Amino acid sequence: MGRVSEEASTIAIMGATGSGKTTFANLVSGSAFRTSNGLRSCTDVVDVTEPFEVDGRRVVLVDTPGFDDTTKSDTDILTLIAEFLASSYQSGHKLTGLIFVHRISDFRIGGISLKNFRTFKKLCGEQTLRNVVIVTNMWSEVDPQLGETREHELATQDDFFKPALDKGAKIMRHNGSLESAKLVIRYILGNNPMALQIQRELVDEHRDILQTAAANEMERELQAEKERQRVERERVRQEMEEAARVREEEARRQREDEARRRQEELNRIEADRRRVEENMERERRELEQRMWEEDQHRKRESERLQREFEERMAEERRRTEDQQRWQREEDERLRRELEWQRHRQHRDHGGCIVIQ
Ligand SMILES: Nc1nc2c(ncn2[C@@H]2O[C@H](COP(=O)(O)OP(=O)(O)O)[C@@H](O)[C@H]2O)c(=O)[nH]1
Ligand SMILES: [Mg+2]
Repeated sequence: MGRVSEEASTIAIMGATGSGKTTFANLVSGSAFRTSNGLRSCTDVVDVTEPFEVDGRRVVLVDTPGFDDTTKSDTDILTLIAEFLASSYQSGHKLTGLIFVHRISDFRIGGISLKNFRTFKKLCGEQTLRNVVIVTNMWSEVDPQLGETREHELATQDDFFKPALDKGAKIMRHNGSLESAKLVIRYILGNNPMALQIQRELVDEHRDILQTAAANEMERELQAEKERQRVERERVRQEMEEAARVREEEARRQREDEARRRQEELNRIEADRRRVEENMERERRELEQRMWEEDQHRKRESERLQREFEERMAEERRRTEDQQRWQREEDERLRRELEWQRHRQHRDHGGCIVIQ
């Protein structure tokens, strides 16, 4: 941590990690602090540039890490910045101004940058906001029309920079050139140096860092983030429960379908079995009926044959009896004829006839 020069105007640069704070400080001061690739933070200490001149005025810039540092907690970063600010204020130095850097190219207009800005605002305090310049950079990374729309939104919506602008903060574009960076510095050099709220809280009111408005804001953000995460977890849990319920419902429906299919199959098999049994029963009855009818037919036939036989026998008997009767009558007739012939012979010949 460097020391703030006695005679120089001091300007602090704040903003989200990767917003371009160090690049801005290097550009305008000729320093060579390490810049990041935008993903990992490089400034995890408060860096003070060597004094440099703008329009004959000596200036030092204070480069700070973002509150969203990738290697330190938000409270650690606040402590780092607060300690620097408290110690320079104790030595009698007030900041001439503060620069809050915001990338106009950010896909999401709010996000991390606004979270940083809310803490930044509490760190400054409302009265000091008039010494603040919000610098939008990375204009080359965005379509100019889209950039302007975003800038307008940022400047006019209560969720974004409007409340700070209403209290005297200024919004300026930085196109990456030294000239545009110097314009920002020049503008700030017109300010009256003022103590920040956090400096008054820590030094004048002897508050602990955790009791400062900035720390409270950070805590509020943390709780809000926790709440958002809790709500998100709850939403995910409910979605998972809902998905599980849908899966369970689907499985139950499949089980019911399967059970119904099996029951239908059983019913079909049972109906087939009944049909086969009925067919067999019918065939059995038909067979019995046919056998009975054939039996009856055989009986009738045999009775008929028996009758015919008996009739033929009776006929035969009758014929035999008729034959015998006729034979007897014939015999009788012959005997009588013979007797008659004998009698006639005897009468004619005087002989006697012996009838045997
Ligand atoms: N296109 C463009 N890139 C920039 C600008 N300022 C910074 N960068 C890039 O953004 C990245 C982060 O910059 P850095 O100064 O380390 O951000 P810091 O974390 O806020 O200090 C680096 O890759 C820089 O080269 C700018 O105005 N325009
Ligand atoms: Mg940096």
